[in-house]
Amino acid sequence: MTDLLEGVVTRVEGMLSQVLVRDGRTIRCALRGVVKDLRTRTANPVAVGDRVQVEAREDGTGVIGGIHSRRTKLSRPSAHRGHEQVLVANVDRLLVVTSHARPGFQPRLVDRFLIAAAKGGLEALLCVNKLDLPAPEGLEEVLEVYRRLGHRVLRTSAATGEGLDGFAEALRGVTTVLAGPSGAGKSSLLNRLQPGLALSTAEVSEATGKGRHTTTAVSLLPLVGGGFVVDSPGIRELGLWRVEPTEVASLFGELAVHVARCRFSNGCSHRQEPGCAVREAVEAGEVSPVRYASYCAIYEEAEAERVARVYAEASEAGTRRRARTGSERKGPRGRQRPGERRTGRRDVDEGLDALDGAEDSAR
Ligand SMILES: Nc1nc2c(ncn2[C@@H]2O[C@H](COP(=O)(O)OP(=O)(O)OP(=O)(O)O)[C@@H](O)[C@H]2O)c(=O)[nH]1
Ligand SMILES: [Mg+2]
Ligand SMILES: [Zn+2]
Repeated sequence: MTDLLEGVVTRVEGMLSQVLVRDGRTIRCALRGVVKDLRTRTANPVAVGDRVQVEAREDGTGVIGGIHSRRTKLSRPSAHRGHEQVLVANVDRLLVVTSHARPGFQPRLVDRFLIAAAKGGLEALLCVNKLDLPAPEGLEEVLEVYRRLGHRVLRTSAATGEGLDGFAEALRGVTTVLAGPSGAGKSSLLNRLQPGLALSTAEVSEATGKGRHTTTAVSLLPLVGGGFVVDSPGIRELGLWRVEPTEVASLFGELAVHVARCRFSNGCSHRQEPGCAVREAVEAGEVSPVRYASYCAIYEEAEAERVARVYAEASEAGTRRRARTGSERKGPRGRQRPGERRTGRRDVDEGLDALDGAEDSAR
């Protein structure tokens, strides 16, 4: 006999998930085949934060038989197959945790997180940790841009406890995911807030000033004062999932007024075009050069991703066509000249890997 229970996924390990159910038990669950099939186009059929239906077995294990639709999601492209990888589902807030130093503040990574949050329906806040260490030059200026765009900016030190009240208050009663570069102090902040969590932390590397990827899995943790928090492994580079090149400018809120004035309107990438109003605003010092550099990098990535996607779709269509006719066409492929390079599935995969910055949680 089995019971049907509602629960939330707190951790995913391969094809097994831990699910917290209403009565407070955590059940280790496998995934029913039909659920796997429903999500063949995603890298992970179940994500931390998913609301699921569990058939509990008498031996204490369970099977996930259904997944409720997601209210929000934080996604990126998977490392190898160009599928969507949902890092976490159904969280209200993303707290992008960075630090003054060791590792230093990384505005481009912050911008990528803000875009992923906007696309997935999460409210985004910033937390600059390691206040006890000297701040990098130009930090206040960039933080002011984020504040003007409506993002709350927390300043903390997990070492001294400074700013921890604001941190606690921002997390209370909601579900928040902490994400950012390795070593910024995500797990340390959570331990300071709730010592019972006892999350692993580790010194950043002496040689590189970078973190050691101490947290290796995404996990959803209940907070004593109400709400949930998600600790996540440090990310070196966040690839963006399905951001169109023409959409990028609208994701940089402070560019809107200049985009509206740009006489090239929709046809402009706002990068090289002479006479572009956005470029003029950058040259006049009205737009932060740091943010503009981010814009250009993300635009280029979105363009490369779009090209890779078009090739991948064409290559898939070709495979289907060949399967239908039942024969591998000789012809152009056979006649390929020396030194000539064709773009195929493999090139597309390699392109996506490069965008993804390899496997982030790998040591
Ligand atoms: N000086 C200083 N060090 C800190 C602060 N917060 C954390 N650290 C140190 O930074 C190192 C990395 O902290 P972690 O909490 O492991 O960082 P993380 O962001 O969880 O890293 P990953 O799990 O690898 O993503 C540890 O040695 C912490 O003691 C801080 O406010 N000031
Ligand atoms: Mg950690
Ligand atoms: Zn323009």
